[in-house]
Amino acid sequence: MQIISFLTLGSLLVLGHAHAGHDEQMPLDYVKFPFQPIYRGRNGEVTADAIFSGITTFAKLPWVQCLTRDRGTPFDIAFIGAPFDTGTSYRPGARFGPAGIRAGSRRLTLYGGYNVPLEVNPFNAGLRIVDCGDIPVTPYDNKFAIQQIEDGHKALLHREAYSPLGNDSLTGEKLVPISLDGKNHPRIITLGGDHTIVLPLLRSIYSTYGPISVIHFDSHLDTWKPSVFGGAPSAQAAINHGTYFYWASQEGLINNGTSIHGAIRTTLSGPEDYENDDNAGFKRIEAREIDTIGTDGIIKKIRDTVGDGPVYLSIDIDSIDPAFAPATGTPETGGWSTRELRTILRGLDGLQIVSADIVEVAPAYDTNAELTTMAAADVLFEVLSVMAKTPLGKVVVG
Ligand SMILES: [Mn+2]
Repeated sequence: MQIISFLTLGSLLVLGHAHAGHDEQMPLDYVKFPFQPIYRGRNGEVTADAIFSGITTFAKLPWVQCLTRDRGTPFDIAFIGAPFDTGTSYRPGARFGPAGIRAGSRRLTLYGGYNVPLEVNPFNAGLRIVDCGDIPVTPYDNKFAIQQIEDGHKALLHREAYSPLGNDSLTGEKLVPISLDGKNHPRIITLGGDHTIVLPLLRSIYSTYGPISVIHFDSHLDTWKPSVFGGAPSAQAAINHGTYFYWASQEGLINNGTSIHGAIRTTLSGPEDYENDDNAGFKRIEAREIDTIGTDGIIKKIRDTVGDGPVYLSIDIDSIDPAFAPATGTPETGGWSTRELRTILRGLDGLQIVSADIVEVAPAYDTNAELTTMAAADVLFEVLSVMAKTPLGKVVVG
């Protein structure tokens, strides 16, 4: 009798399995909103061990397959990977950046995720924040890959955000979107990938916001002409992680004069590289200026340059000193500490950051202690907190 029951149950299971297609393996409501940090305190139902178990998304956020089966699921802020590293000049390996950064981010919500200096819990601020996985990127053809990244980013950015904009916290007036089409678009945080990915990302940003002010943290200019950086044996070779801002400027994607680099300390082909950088529309903050004007002075320079218009934020992990973030493509000594960069990022509180990225994390060169991927994740925690505090809207006067 027991055997028969067992067999019957077995046949039912086989039958059930035969009916289930690939799309039905996960229940349709597998994504729960609002997101709950792992540790909830008090009730003791959920313990902290989930932070190091299970499948890894950024900060253990819900995984939504935004580009495929879940394309109808709206969100406010999305993390997405762009695993591209065939534009690097020195150490390759940033294709593993998205996976590495996610691994480094696992503990972000262990205690709940409240940001003390910014007085916000971005995970619990009423916004729908998701991890969309990675954009499919071919490692065999840069031109095709760059188009894939642009298309993938646009596919997310062109949607409408999940949450309505609401009212201005100061005046109580209704906020109006700052986009060209007047719609309230979500914000995308891209996990690189080498820095080349910012050319297709800025093409996507341009399609939604027009020419944009850029805040760029990096030890390098990345505005180099192809003749200076890598040469140009082919049109494809001329677009790489040292020239993408040159091309972005040539294409009119950058709002000339309101963009700024921070943490610059690269050697140059000559002083004329700075002239070329001026022409590309950037002001510069040298890494060493932190010794004289401090983080407050650097924050002031950035805010004076970008004003209160829409701004795109691009963070090269090599802006941080290799003592704190060694796992990167082109490390430069004499950089900022992780603490200093995080302080500067918190100083961007209130700016209209429309989207952001972190690039050049190449986990193969990291320490066993995951210094670099942890630094990248913590840096993005500050970016996420700033975004959560400031809605992307303006008050229309009159
Ligand atoms: Mn760079």
